[in-house]
Amino acid sequence: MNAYEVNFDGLVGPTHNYGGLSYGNVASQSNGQQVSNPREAARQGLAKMKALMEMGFKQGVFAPQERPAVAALRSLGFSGTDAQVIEKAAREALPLLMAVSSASSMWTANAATISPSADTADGRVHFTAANLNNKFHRGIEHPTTSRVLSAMFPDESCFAHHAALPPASQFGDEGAANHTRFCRGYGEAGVEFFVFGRSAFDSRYPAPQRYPARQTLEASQAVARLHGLSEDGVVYAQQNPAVIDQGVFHNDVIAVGNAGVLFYHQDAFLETDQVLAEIHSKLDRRGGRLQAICVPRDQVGVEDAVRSYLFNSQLLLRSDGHSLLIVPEECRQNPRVWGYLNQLIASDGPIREVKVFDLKQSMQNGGGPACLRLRVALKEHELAAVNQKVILTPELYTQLVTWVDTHYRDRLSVSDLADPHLLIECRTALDVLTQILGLGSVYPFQID
Ligand code: SUG
Repeated sequence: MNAYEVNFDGLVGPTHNYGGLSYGNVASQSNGQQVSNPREAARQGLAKMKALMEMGFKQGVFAPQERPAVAALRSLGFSGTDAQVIEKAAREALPLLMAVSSASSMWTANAATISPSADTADGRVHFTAANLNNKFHRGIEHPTTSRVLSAMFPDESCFAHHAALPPASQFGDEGAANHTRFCRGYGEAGVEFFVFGRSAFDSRYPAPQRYPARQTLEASQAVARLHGLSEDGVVYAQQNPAVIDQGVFHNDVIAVGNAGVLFYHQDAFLETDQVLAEIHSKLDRRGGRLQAICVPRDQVGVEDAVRSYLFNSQLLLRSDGHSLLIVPEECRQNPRVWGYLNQLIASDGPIREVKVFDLKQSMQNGGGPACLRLRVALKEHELAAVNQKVILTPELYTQLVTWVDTHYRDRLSVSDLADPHLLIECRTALDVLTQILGLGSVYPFQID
């Protein structure tokens, strides 16, 4: 039985900008107010998708959202025509306009948590949209995310969709960025590894002091319950609160895992030995073998990890059984990280190759290669049940590049967000994209 890991990358939306919106995300905070280039951002993302497709990996496309989200501004009391709503918000509440203009849905690792059918009680692939309720600009994503996911994975006999968890901080859920799956083969039962930043109801767990812990234990447990996962296929671990305070706002900024490999920083987790032993024994019972690669702090410090996004890499399983790491250009620029990577691939370990991509536009908002993709492990018949229009082909790639070049600006500053024409441009672009990707009525707007 064939099964695949398919990466669904977020197509960067037309309003990609630097709003400085994410407290605790060092790149977002330090690049706020810079001028962005949405066209280049989208092209950089598409270039990565194309490269993976050409390497023989299955690659999908995840559509962006309508921004600015005028409906969110209306829910906060702004009224009038769409143009008036935007103008008033720009005048009276610029931070709100900035928040509802973010193209943050591009980071699809935060769109949802996915459990493949081999792990779930009813034998379907389960999706829970992430509520992302730690940040207003991200908390408004999930209703559209749910509609887009249903349009991508429409067949109810194969796919089960769950709405986001209750919108309270106790159930803060950031999706697959804090979820890793180990397995022997993608079509076989695996071990799902949930990493949380704090417990909402149990004060015995430590918590960070400076920056927020976005994912709670209780949210992760709820997702595991909704998906019908069995206890022997789940491991929970607490992220080290000290690294959250150094800018590690998701687990995927300090660890990445896939199939039989876990690549992690020495300071990533609490109770690391215990956690690894549990993954080991549970995976062992499912016929797999864990190969854990620990990056020692004296070789790569947490600060280097955060700046270079070494762990926000994509760990891909090649057909020869070895792994490939997709890293951002910032890793090559950092001598300690680059030195470490060269040593890693020269060693006899499971990771044999590193490929570098320029994703600077996204990186400046704290989004690396791993943030930009949502992994879905699918069996052959499930892949056939996916809306085929969202699977990347050379033709779709060409069509999307043309679409980006037609509809995207090459410069966007905070003051440009006040321009009501930006909304019209975004709607026009999404209207065309709806046809290209066969998305039906996922966007509620009307083009006049
Ligand atoms: O939620 N940045 C995103 C980055 C998400 C990265 N995802 C993963 N690590 N999986 C965030 O902090 C910044 C937007 C701005 O400042 O304009 C932002 O939302």
